[in-house]
Amino acid sequence: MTQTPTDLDRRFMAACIRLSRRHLGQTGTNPSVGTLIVTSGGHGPEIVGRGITAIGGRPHAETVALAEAGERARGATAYVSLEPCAHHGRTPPCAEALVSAGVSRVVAASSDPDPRVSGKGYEILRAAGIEVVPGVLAEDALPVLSSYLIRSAKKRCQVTLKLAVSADGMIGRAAAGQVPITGDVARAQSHVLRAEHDAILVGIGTALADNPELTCRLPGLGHRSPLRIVLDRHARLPVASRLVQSVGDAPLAIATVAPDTETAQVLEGAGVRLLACEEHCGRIALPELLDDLAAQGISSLLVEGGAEVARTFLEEGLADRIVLFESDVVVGANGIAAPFSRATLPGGYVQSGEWLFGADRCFEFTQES
Ligand code: AOF
Ligand code: ZN
Repeated sequence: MTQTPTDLDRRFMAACIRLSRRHLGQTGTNPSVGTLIVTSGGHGPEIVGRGITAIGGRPHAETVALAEAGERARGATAYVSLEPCAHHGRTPPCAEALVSAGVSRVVAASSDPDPRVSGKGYEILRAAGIEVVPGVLAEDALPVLSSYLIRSAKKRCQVTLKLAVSADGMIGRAAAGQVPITGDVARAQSHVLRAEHDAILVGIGTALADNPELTCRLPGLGHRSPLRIVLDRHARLPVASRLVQSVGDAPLAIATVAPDTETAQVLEGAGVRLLACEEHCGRIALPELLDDLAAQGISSLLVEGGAEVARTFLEEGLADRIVLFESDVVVGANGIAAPFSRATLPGGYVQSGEWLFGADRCFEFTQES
């Protein structure tokens, strides 16, 4: 019984991981997992079932894929981006479902740190005589699973810091509202980032200066706007702001130490959620906020500004990932200096990606674990 993946295994696993990405930011406390059921008929391999963890977190990917495959799952290979679960939730364990469906091989990318699963999923499969090939393209599955893995390990949500920096090292211009730094392609890409996160956060300074909406405005993906959060210690966000006015399109919360003030109550009346926070050295205590968000089912947080907020997350060692866009635009006079650049990133980050979006360059850095 071989446990070595074939080239074909790697190809289908790559497809399985790409599929799993589709529900990123939509599955709450559950990771977005992918499953492909593949038969090897006379005409070569055929995908007979595909599944992604459903929006909201259930049913699991395997359940969806096995339902599509039906009887054709018998003798097939199942590709899963995460070890199949071994616990009884609202549905029986996926490992048992794979056994009952009669698959003969399971090829998996990442193992599952959930103590109810960890290793037990593979055990159930092996005990039933199924060949298990774990760890296939595990590195490639990480970007999709990282928020789940970080939340499991650190009990807080994963933080991605996004920054767009001009050629002269600026992120905007004082008292000028939103200044375009990147072009259309990069901006669309940053909306993809929004769609893939559970929540997005800015400081009140940015909220007042830029009057942003922070929704995902890609055609057809408006429903994927994340929970919008403003760090607003004194509940100063105006009801007339775009953020509050668009509360019907996407949820909005303010993280505040003044939830009982009149202004906070007015915001709550307008449909804004109040997140009562602790204060630390005149600032909202971020580690506690991230813990609370994780406890509320938020696994991934995109921090979009401004400079001060980005600097604080970085200084407190709370940025797991940095996405840095660099443009050729020159901001010039009254520019607001970027809190960091590629050259001044603190130690502990390794470059994990590099892209060209239109004329803009994009670099991704991930904290070394
Ligand atoms: C799978 N396939 O698609 C996912 C899995 O609350 P429950 O019952 O949905 O269980 C949540 C756990 O299920 C989660 O912590 C992780 O261990 C696993 N997620 N497992 O077999 C899936 N999303
Ligand atoms: Zn499952």
